[in-house]
Parts: sequence; structure tokens; C-alpha cells
Amino acid sequence: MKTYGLFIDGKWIPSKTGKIFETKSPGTGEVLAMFPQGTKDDVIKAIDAAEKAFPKWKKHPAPKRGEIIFKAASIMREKKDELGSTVSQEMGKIIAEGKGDVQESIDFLEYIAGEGRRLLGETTPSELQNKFCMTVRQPIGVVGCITPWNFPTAIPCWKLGAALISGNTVIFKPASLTPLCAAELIEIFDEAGLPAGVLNFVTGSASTVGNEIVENPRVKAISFTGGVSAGVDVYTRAAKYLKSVEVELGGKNPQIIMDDANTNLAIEGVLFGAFGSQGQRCTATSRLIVHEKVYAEVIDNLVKRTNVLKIGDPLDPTVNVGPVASEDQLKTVLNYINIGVKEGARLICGGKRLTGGIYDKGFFVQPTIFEAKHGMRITKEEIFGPVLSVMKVKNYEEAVKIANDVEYGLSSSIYTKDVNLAFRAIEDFETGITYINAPTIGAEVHLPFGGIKNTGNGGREAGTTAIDEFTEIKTVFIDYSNILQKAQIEESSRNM
Ligand code: UN1
Repeated sequence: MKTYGLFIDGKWIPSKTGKIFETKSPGTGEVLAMFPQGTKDDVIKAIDAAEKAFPKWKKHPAPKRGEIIFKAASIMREKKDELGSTVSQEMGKIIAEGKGDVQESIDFLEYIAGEGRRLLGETTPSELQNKFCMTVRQPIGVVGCITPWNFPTAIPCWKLGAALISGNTVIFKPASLTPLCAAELIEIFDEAGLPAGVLNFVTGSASTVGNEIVENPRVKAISFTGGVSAGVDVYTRAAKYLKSVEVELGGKNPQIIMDDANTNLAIEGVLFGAFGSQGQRCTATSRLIVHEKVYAEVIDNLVKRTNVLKIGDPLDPTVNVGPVASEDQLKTVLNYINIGVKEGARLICGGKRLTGGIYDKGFFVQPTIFEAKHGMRITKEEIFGPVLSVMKVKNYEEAVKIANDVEYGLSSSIYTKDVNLAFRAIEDFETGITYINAPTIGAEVHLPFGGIKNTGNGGREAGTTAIDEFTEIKTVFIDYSNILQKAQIEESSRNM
């Protein structure tokens, strides 16, 4: 059993207290590795190292920074299977999705490595003669990246890749459920040749490690992905120091099936969207809104297809659904199933924890479907598990009204062959991401990712927007006229 340290100033070191915690497989309960319970002092040490490394890293030309990130991507490519298995073992998503998580990491690192040759600013004309105007991007300094367990390699790579290419040095705190995936990333960045102190890794609790990252004024920007209440807490506490903060939070993502849709395709889509990664994606489909004309047919087929999904060991390639990520997660999901039943939603599929044999060792819950009425808690609150609420509607207008009547706004989907309706949906859905004839999951790294309403605070990760949260814009005026030129001052009064 390996006991990891903290990674500070280019070295793996133990935490001062010597306290450790275990990371376990949610499928088998097996302990996979041990990690230090980091302290406030550990974070301060990491900040010292990151501050010391910053001036040199900032001066390291961005394309050269890109070469290191590109190298990390190619090492990751070689280790894709191994790392994909770690993702599945530690987080519980099935192996195809574990490898997908790693592929998304590789894709993003390759994409953002190229950003080293762009990091674009603007040039514009001046209102005065012989004067040149432009903007350049500069790194912010020491930044904090706090990541969730549901995409244990991809989301860290979105944040670390964008922070590093922009020239920042980083304090990285992974979720305590998936530190092993994170540690393997650190080893890869180290092997790729990242200089000491540029990327520092501190494991431990949100209340100690996370708190110090958020509250220490020397950490200039925070990138956080997680739940809404934690996100609000991070955002408000960091506000005291006027830190730049980007939070990516929850979702209650709807898929609409219209009466003209290819219903088989739509059902395949919702199975993947609702039960992929056991519904533990911010983008998971948790509401299915179906036109009354195809409702009976959709329900019938959906239930048939859900009932044959194979639930089990996420490393078994024939398995469709793995365990949920933790005992807490299991409790939350079962609690919501209970709430649904009590609210009077009709349970039409699943609804139980699986027991007996291998199931006793892990946190396995059946993919669950309710026929629900809009307004019930299960149709409004983020469950983050394999629970789908299906609702019947008369027409498109009613569907959109229900789709939008939640606090979140991350992803949405509509299945229709009507091109006019598809374009109306793009305009009408109150979400940051909309899919036409595809499920609510499956974002690609070269496009912006994020949401509106309580899903975030306005930023977008990935895509051309990835570097926005990690760069300051400097506006530059270069006057080559050899005279004092005055902007905004009328010609006639230019005599001073
Ligand atoms: C998340 O759900 O937290 O859209 C991130 C997707 C992924 C990213 C999701 N590629 O499914």
C-alpha cells in the first residue's frame, strides 16, 4: 500500500502532523492508497514555494510552457489504460468512462498547450496619430485549484492546464475521495519537466486545506468546481480579498423528446445522459420531458432498456453501471428516492440499493426512474446520482417552461427533427450548453463549458475562454509621435 506525501517545491514530503487518510474503491471497499491530512502550515509552505517559482515561470516563454504541457499529455496518452483503471477503481465510473475521463484530460492538455502560441490580445487603432494600442495577457500569480471527485482527472486538467499555460503557479487541492488520480497527474506533470514550485499539491479537508487556499491573500485567484453551497461559500469568502473566483456548480439538466423525434435515438441518449457515471456529472440528465403523443412508447422502451443494464464491477468491460462514489453519495441518492416516493412520484424502475455477493462490498444502487410532476423536489433539486424524473407535456411551450423552471442552468437537450423548433430551443433554454439530438453530457474540450443561473458566476472553462479566469488583461498605449498628445481634449484647447 503506497502512502503518498504532499508535493511541494518539486518534492514529495510528508505533512508535519503525520496524520493520514485512506482512499478506497467504492466498488470493493479496498484501500487504494494513503494521503496526508494537510494542514494550514502545509498550504502556507506550498504558497511560499509557488510564490518563489512564479517570477521565473512567468518569464518562461508561453510556447515553452506549452511544450511541457504537451509532454504531460503524451505521457498521459501512454498511461491512458492504467490511469483510466485508477479512475474507475477510485471513483467508480465504468472503465470506458474512466478512460474517457483520461482522454478528455489528454485532449484538453494538447489543446491548451497550443494556446501557448496564442494567448491572444487585441490591437486597435488609436484616436490619435502616431500612437498604437494593444492588450496583452499576463498571469495572475499564485492561483488555487479546488477540484471535485466526479471527473478526477479531466476537471483538474482543465484547471491546471489553463492556469499553467497562462504562467501562473498553482496550489492544487483535489477532492478527498479521489486523491490517487490527482497524485498520478502530479507525477505526470513532474515527469514532463515542470519546474519545482510551479505546481504544488496539498491533500486534506475542505475546512482546513480548502479554507487556507481561499482565505490566504497571497493566493490571487480561485477556480472551484463542486456543489452550490460550497461554491457560494468559496465565492463570498474570497470576495473579502477581491480575489478573482470562478465557480462551476450544479445542474438539473433536462432532455426534451418531441413527438417527431427519433424516439429510439432519444432513449439511447437519455440512458447515457442519466445513468452514465451513475448520474454523477454536473451535466447528467436528471429530467426527461416527453411529448404526450410519444410518452407511453418512450416510457415503455426506456424502462425495458434500463432494466437490462448490467450493474457491477466498473473494471468489467461488460458492466454498464458501476457503484456510486461513496457511502455519503449512496445515502443522498437513497434519501432522494425516498423523498420521490413520499411526494407521490410513481417509481417505475429501480429504486433500491443492491445487496448480496459483490454488491455488499460497495455502494451499488439501481438506475431509478420516476414518473413525476413538475414541482416535486426530485424534479427541482440536484441529486447527483442515477435517478431520472420523467414528465409528460402537451407541447413545446410547456416543455420549455418546465425545463427552465429550476435554479440551475448548465446543460439541456432536445430531440426533434423540426429545424425551426431546434433553433427556438437554442434561444429558449436557460442553460450554458444546449444539445440538439444528443444527450446533455459529452462536452468537448475546445468549446466553452459552464452555465448560467446558480450553476456558476459567469465564467466558462475550456475552449477559447479557458484562459480568461487565469489571466489579467493589460492595456498598452505606445505613443511614437514625439509630442504630448492628449486623448479626449479638444484640438482648440491643446495649448498646454
Ligand atoms: C461535469 O459534469 O462535472 O459534459 C463535467 C460532460 C463532460 C464534462 C462534465 N465532458 O459530460
